[in-house]
Amino acid sequence: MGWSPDVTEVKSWNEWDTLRHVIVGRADDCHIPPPEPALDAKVPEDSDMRGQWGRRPQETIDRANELLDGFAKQLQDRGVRVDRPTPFDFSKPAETPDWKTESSFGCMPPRDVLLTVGHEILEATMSYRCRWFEYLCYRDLLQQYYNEDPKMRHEAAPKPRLTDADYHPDYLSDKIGEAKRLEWAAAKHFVTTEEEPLFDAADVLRFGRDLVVQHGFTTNLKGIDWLQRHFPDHRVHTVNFPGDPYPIHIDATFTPIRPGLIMNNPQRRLPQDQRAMFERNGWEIVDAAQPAHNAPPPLCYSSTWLSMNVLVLDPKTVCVEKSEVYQADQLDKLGVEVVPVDLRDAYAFGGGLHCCTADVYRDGDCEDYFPKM
Ligand code: DAV
Repeated sequence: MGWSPDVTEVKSWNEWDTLRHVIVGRADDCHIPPPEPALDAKVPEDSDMRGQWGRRPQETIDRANELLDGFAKQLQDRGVRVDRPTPFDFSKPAETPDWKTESSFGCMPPRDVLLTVGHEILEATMSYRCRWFEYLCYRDLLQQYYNEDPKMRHEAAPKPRLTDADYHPDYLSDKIGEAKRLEWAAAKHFVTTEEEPLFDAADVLRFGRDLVVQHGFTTNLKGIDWLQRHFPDHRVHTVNFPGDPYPIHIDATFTPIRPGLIMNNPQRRLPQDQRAMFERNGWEIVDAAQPAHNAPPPLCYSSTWLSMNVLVLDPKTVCVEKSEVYQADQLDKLGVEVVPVDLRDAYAFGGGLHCCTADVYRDGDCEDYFPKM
């Protein structure tokens, strides 16, 4: 049976099969959260965000929402079903018996929180205190899918304690310096400890029966082991990318476009020993094109490499941010139809085209793209 817009079904096994149903985030009420260990480690040392927090200016929220609504409409016009999250009051303090922080973050990047694997949508543990309750923004939708699709599995990973034991104290400084950060990243010394399983969904890429997971600031080895135990029929592969001084989320670093083709950030190359499984199975890893910008937009956590944070609509059609002309040109030369999407003024709210979406349904089944292990 093919997909029908009138029947809700959750299913997505990879990053490239034809997209039919997706969640697109919202910028409503988005906050710059107060300092906390894991977040501080990610905010670049020279960032304009250091030392300030609170609700983002309304005109920037309105502009980001205009772009996100436009992206949603563009997808709908192509026949994709689009759902949107329900924000809660992010200005309220987030508090558990272990800690309290003065605000939450927002719900622009559903990709960070929701991991769709086959018929399952899994809520990630997250690793920032300000994002502990973010899953609530998606509960209306997940409950609806659960009610409408008898095969849907709604799962949540164990909520982490996120006490100070989860964070390495030597990262609690804004004067570490890039050289030291790169040395630590290469040695896989990240801000999070191995106290308990931690992962963000955006550290995971889905390749059919293989999951590729980035070990970095937001995902630790216990989190990756948890994913392997949770998905026993999958092979889970741990990767890391030396060269990134602030390693969170794999989706501005390693971007599969179609079976056999991956773009890799040339400043964050996959180490040689980790390339073997791709090479043995005929996958080509190409350097991504340079970003079109020298700096991220104001008050943005992410690097300029959101240029490669693209959304694949099908193996021949990819959404690329409108101003990222070098990335568009590269994909065009690789034989892909590029759909330009205006989103740059929303980057500061949580990322690019891949970040601000989460798959609900793609065509295709669970295939083995790496038969030679
Ligand atoms: O390059 O700053 C951004 C990833 C967002 N999900 C970067 C990583």
